[in-house]
Amino acid sequence: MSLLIKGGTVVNADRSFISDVLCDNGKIHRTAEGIDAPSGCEVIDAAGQYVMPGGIDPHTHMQLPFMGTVASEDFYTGTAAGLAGGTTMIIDFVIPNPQQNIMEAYRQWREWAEKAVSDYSFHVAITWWDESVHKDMGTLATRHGVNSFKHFMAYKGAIMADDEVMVNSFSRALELGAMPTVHAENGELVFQLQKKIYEMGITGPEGHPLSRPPEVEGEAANRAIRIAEVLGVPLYLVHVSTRQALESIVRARNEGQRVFGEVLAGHLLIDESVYRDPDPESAAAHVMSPPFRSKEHRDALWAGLICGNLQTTATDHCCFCADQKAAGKDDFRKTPNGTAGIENRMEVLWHHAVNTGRLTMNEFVKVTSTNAAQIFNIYPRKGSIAPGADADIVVWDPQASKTISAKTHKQNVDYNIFEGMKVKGCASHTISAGKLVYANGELRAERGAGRYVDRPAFPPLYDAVQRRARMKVPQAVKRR
Ligand code: DUC
Ligand code: ZN
Ligand code: ZN
Repeated sequence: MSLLIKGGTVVNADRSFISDVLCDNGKIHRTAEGIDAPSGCEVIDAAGQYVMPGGIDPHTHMQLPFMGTVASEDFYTGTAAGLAGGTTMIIDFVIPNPQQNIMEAYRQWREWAEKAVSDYSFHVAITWWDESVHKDMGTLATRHGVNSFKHFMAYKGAIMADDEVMVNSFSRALELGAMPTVHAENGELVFQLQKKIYEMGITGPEGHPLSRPPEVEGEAANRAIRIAEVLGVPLYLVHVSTRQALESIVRARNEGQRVFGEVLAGHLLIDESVYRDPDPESAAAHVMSPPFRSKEHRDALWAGLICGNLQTTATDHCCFCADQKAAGKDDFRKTPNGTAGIENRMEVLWHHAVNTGRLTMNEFVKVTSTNAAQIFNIYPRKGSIAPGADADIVVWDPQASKTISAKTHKQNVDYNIFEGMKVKGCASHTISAGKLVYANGELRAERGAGRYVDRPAFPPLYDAVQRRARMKVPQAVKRR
């Protein structure tokens, strides 16, 4: 089955060029000007449009069981909504309960994801530690294509990883050539601040950001970075939301440490005042962790993205409807944390980054797909328009405009944090594994068409890193 995208401008991370793109059997077969359509080939007219790698959202939580409920968006609806916005791959999270066998949790998530319409992969969270976890990390990295392990430094009493778990897991990741990742918030501080604020009589959503001030993230980010430094392992920080966390990343990078940062579209664009909305339902709808922040932090995040200290953009897509959010009506600590965004990430970024001159189109491609593909070792299969790559493509109409609304979005949630935002530049067509799955507002997604994507570990890099770590530890000891 072949498909020809005709007359567009290909935009890759490194360059743009006028070219047709011929896809065959799920792969990009050829890029050149003036390709004739083979017989029976479907043709998309991309004149005046950009042809870019489909977006990779490296941070989603489809149908996550969390805080006493389950996220409303499942792997079918969530990946379909992604296609409508030009995102053709997600990296979701397996999150075992403490003491739950890691492989059992992994198999459970694999089963849930079978209904996905686009390709997917999994980071696996390390929520506890013993010899079986050490062994299962090895099995996942060597036999199941998992090259990243996540650590929640928050959510005390639930999925929080303490320093002991992190040090053990980071060390194991180093042995395996895998990337540790962290949700950086000091879980003890959050726990105690939540209690204090609730006891002061602040019970509504306005208590949520008060219990998670920027320093709480800054402390955890810096701790994780320094742990990674001592062990000599690279580190990826998910949803960096504060100036403080970014400053720790920048300092470490300037010192030569391999540290990567992800920023959410919501953290770039939404102001903390949403938690003081007089409509408590709307305020609760924005409850996610880390919370939305003030302009000072948004400005710092934009600067980080522009200068390359933050490499990826994501959504933390984790949807809860109003009836689920109502669990926290009288106690903000019980509000399920999470907001949506997979359908809107690319268009809000294009509008606020490319249309404003903050990023070039090529940089847009970098931060929406290529960098994630490279950091998580699936490049150039993903994140590139080139012969041999997967035919995951978005055709982008820079002239199309729309107003984002929960009334019209395809996400399975009754609220949109970007409600009312007007954007110029949207996906007109999305191609997944060589098939046209979204065209001008209409989804043609096929349940179960998505494939699990193996992400191999990085042995050569890690050999070098390990050598450096071995040299470094004795030096550090000698200094003392
Ligand atoms: N933050 C959220 O808001 N939801 C899911 C998990 C997380 O860390
Ligand atoms: Zn998180
Ligand atoms: Zn998350």
